[in-house]
Amino acid sequence: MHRILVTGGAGFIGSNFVHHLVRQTDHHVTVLDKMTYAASREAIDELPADRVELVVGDIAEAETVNPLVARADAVVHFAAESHNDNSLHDPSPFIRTNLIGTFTILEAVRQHGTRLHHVSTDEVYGDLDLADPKRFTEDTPYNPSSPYSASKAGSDHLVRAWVRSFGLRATVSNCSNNYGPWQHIEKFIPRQITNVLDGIRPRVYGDGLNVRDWIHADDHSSAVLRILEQGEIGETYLIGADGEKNNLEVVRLILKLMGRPEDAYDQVSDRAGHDRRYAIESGKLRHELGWTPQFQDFEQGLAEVIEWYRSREDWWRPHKDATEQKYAAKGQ
Ligand code: NAD
Ligand code: TDX
Repeated sequence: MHRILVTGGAGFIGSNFVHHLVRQTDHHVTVLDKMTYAASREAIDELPADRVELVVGDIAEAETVNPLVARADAVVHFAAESHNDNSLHDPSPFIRTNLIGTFTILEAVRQHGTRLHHVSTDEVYGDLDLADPKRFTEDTPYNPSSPYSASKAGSDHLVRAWVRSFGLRATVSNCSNNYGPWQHIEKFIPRQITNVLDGIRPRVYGDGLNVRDWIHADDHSSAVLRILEQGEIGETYLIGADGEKNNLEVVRLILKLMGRPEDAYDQVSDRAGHDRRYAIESGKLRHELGWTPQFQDFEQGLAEVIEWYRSREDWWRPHKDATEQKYAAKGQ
């Protein structure tokens, strides 16, 4: 049995990964999470106490990180400030957590010789034109657009430099847009589902033709575990499930699945620097590590997520007014 330290394990994807580890392995999991506005204790608190332990703390504080890394066999690093819109309003926590935090993890892992997997995003590659047939690959040059994606790009560069300069045993993954239960209602899909539940018309930025490459969080988790177990040290793997859809298509599908007219949405002011299209070519992960996504039917996955938000109003309701007030202040 191994001890795995999962940073950000009370967030949307990190908590999904902790469940995946408990189901698929016999590892003991220590979650290190600062419990920011984006975290939920409920997402992991029903897991068995002899398998999962939560340590509330900051990845940017070496005195917190070092002893936890010292007793871990591997670190899987999800913790981040993760919302582009927030990074446009105030980039500072993104710099602290995503850059200083990752640096702090790297130094601890270097000191203890611990295996690390760093979780990142396809946004580090910038965006593609709608008319461009290309997709991102592991060789696409970095070209981030927002403070969030620039901070994630910087964190990836730090990991790569620590691998090359210090021989760190690390892998990196860059995944496309996730959907699933427990995603904060500031994000596109849960914001629109909870808007419809509240009788508010969904809000689409700009012309709504921006494309995101959707993957279910369960598939992201299975890919990360596969890379942790079988990935080649020093390598980067792109994770995606061929789920390209533009925002209007997604909003229309949400409205249809929720029994509303498909044009019952509003177009609002665009996000500054809004990336046009993301698209992942995940052939390396599929061919070299034999990974395949389980959620192939976006409509069915989305229908399940809508039902989840319908049944978990107790979880999202306390955050709804404050989240919508932040958007309203920007006319979005
Ligand atoms: P999230 O915002 O839901 O969760 C982030 C978690 O990190 C929260 O629990 C938060 O409390 C914790 N955290 C934040 N700052 C911390 C700090 N200083 N110390 C300790 N914990 C801290 O984010 P998410 O959507 O689950 O994303 C998780 C990771 O996956 C991030 O690294 C993100 O860049 C990456 N990613 C996300 C997506 C997506 O679509 N959401 C896609 C690709 C990659
Ligand atoms: O109300 C909205 N209306 C809207 O049109 C919101 C919140 C978003 N959008 C658009 C912006 C994007 O084109 O929907 C798309 C998705 O937006 P987000 O959910 O904010 O995701 P995105 O900015 O694409 O980033 C996400 O995927 C990559 C995650 O938040 C990141 O953490 C991850 O790295």
